[in-house]
Amino acid sequence: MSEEKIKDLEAWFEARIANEEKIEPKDWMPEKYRQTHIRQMSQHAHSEIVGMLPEGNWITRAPSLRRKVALLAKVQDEAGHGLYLYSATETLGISREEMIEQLHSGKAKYSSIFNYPTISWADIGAIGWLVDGAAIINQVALCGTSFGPYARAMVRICKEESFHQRQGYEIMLTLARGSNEQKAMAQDALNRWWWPSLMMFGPRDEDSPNTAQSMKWKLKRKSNDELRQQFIDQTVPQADLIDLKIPDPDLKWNEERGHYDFGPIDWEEFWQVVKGHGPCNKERLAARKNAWANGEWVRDAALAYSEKQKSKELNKAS
Ligand code: BYC
Repeated sequence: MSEEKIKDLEAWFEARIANEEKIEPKDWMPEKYRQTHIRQMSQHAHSEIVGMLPEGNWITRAPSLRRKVALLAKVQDEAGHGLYLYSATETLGISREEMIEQLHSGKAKYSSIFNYPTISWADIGAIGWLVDGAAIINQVALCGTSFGPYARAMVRICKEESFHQRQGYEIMLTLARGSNEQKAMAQDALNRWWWPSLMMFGPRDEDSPNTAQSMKWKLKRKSNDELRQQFIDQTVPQADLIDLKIPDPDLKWNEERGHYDFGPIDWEEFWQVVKGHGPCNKERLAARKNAWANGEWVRDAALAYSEKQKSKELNKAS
């Protein structure tokens, strides 16, 4: 294609973005737009799938049948979210196998938050309340993203995430109203999950290499810092309501800004976790690689079955 033709296409594409039109898989798009979506959407899918592991750890130990049923349903939902997102990413021309390979080789990231351990039942409450709470704030913004399949997947995912957030908050509420030991367990979980939850939103805007372009393409509708602030403003009153203390001595309502001020985030810890040196990175990747290897016979059997069906259809037709 001539350079002039590409320039025309780019101008037409930018006009569609400015007009809030959704971009669909078969539409022309700049190669960088395609690649940046593959990067973010596949990492989002991996996060959903790896995110099943910390909570899966508590399914057999949930304290009641009711809690077990809710947790099972939640973890199944995460699998569904991963699958919608893998399918939506495949529409951009990458195969599921390539995405999985990128996860297993460490080329593709997944959310830093899932590299922390779940050591008590209260951690399941904290994940639902804080991690799903943070995920909703990020994903409500993504419902307005410019790529059609991603935006539509987000609408359904957000509905399910809001159930997840409530089940987590309700676990925390119950523990906070329970015995002294239960309340201490809830506070300890909040202490450990608060800062990693703030890190989920990604580096500060000034240290975020992808934000400027992603905002121009309306892949991102709000910046990392804007979403992080929104999460803090929304979550602090929820902690107050159940009488738990956010572990940040600098947290203070700022009348002038109309937002909470908060203390410094340990970005060194964040980058260590992102680079693979968090408490559970090795364990999480090993679990995913094992699951892939153990599932090989299922993939082979499904393929053999579909080939058999195809040849039956062909025989019928001839
Ligand atoms: N963890 O330029 P930036 C869930 C990377 S799961 C790891 O700001 P971007 C749930 C970033 O990828 C929901 N890496 O990037 C499931 C980039 O590296 P690359 C998960 C991070 O993309 C189970 C570099 O740092 N949600 O809800 O503009 C149970 C520079 O960052 C992180 C999503 O995936 C991180 N936290 O913005 C419970 C949302 N942050 O790729 C719950 C979709 C940054 O250039 N993703 N990095 O090598 C996004 O919204 C954006 O990708 C991010 C980062 C805001 C995360």
